[in-house]
Amino acid sequence: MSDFLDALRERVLIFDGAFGTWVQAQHLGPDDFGGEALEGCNEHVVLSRPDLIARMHREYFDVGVDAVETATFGAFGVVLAEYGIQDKAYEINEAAARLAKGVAAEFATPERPRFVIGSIGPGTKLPTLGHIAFADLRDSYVTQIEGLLAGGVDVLLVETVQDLLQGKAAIVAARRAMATAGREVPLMVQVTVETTGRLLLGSEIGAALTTLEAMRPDVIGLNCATGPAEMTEHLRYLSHHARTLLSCLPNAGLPSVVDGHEHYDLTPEVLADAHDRFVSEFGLNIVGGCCGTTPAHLRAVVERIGTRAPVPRNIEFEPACASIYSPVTFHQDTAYLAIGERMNANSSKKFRTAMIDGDWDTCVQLAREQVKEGAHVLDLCVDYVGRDGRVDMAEIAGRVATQAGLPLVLDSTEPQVIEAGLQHIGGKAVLNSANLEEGEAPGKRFDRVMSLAREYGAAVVCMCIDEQGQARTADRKFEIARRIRDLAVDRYGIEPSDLLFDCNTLTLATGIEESRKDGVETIEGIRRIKAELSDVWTVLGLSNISFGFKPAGRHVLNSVFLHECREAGLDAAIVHAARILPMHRIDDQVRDVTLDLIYDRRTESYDPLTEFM
Ligand code: THG
Repeated sequence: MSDFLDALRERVLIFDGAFGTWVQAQHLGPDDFGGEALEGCNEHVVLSRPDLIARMHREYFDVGVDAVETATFGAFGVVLAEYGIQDKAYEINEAAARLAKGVAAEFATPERPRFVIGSIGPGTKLPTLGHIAFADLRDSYVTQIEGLLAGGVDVLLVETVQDLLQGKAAIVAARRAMATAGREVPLMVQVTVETTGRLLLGSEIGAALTTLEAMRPDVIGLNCATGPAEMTEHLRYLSHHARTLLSCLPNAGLPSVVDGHEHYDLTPEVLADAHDRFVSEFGLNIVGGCCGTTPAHLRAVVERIGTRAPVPRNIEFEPACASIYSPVTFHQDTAYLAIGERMNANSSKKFRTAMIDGDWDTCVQLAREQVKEGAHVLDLCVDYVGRDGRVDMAEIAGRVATQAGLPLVLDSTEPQVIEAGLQHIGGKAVLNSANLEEGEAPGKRFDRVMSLAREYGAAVVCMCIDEQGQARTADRKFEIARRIRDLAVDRYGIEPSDLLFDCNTLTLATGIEESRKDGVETIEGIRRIKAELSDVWTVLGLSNISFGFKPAGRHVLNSVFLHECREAGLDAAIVHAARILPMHRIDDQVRDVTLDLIYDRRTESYDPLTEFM
């Protein structure tokens, strides 16, 4: 276990204040930075003037803080490349961590350990806007974090997240680096909410929480951009909904420009007042400062907060996925979760044609139409024989994610196509789908999809399919669902509330004897899964039931079947939302025949299938 998490269970911890502001106040010359070419590269000061950085850490520990951050905010290849020293990333991080650990050791006592927090900033490139590929950004972070771990940091802190996709890249990197190092440390992530009330790229706090919590950090919090006052409502949200511990490192107020320099004028007293209130009202676990805060600010905070046990919170967890902008809860009060089906290269001619023509505007337009039609989430399937799905997915996922604004369901039979999508979307996605057709061995499809869900923090649609094929009876559907649930939870650490089980219905149009009961078995399968696995969701690719019928008949059958499935407890459906008719709009007699078809109520002189046609 970690001393840091043990300490957090007992009391509120206080972090240090700003690094950049402190360095700026030292009025350094070119030599301090290690030469003119490196002037302004704060991270390099760790190598050129380690004594200065040590003094800064000492000044913060002197006023009584529990933890200091390493001087590594921009110490990774993407940023260091601007100074031509990207090769020094590992060295700087290791040195910065070792340096801070040395100073911490001067202050630590058995009763009062002092911690070193590895700082990981956002850098200068936004993956959501295509400035950098997810994998390149991730790998750049891996090197930084390997250095931090080698230097002995106690905690990793991904801070000042402005683009959720960037935050995810850093967290994925942290997990990979910890696995390589064979050393696990607690992981914190902090987002930056601008005065607009959103992150730079437009994410609401709810989208940030849903997306980042799914990546299992130990602490979620806010830092930078504003002073404490502007953070209040976002902290209230986190306090009510986050299952993680909470942190808050505000700036010393909103900056103003004085003599060409950013100037912060929140006094130490006002910062201490704010933290006092946040700790008691919102149950924060970690407080500290960001830009403009000085040792004097932190002294005031230490004096005010003292040694306090964290205040317990009442948490209302809402299972959800998220677009980069907003969360969408899986539970819908008045409706089922409508997943738009129309961006499917197999099943929608319009989408397929646009995709093959590289007509991305039309793809985005199809997404937007579905938003208007009432979809809550959008399914995206680019699978099409003879094309590289990874390329199509990479082109379309990012565009739709930012321009349509709904969460995405990444629908593909190929795990690498799903991963290509994951590397382009900032929100929390749903993967479609996992099944046990190839069994549960490592490297097989089930393992690969579940591993992606865990690594990228996604929910998963699970098909009731195993080594023996598609489950056709309610019993088999239920047995497979239970097996998948247990594997997902026990082996992959996925939360049950991130699983959506698909009882995979097939068309009723063939009339062959063995498919006559498919509709009823699906309905019963849903009923059993909801009754016996109470913590998971159910979903259905609705339109499958009517493949082969004429369009008007399809709309009726889809609508009536959806109604019956919902009565049985169906939570979500992949649908063309505009084509779903309310039951009262369907003629009574037509509805009765449709129900007879679904429930296979035949007599010697009556076949609802013939009647329905
Ligand atoms: N379960 C899960 N995922 C799925 C399915 C499922 N993904 C794919 C599919 N089944 C669900 N998606 C669709 C999309 C479109 C249609 C049916 C299912 C469809 N389209 C019309 C047609 O083919 O006639 C429209 C054609 C057009 O617009 O050109 O029926 O079961 N987990």
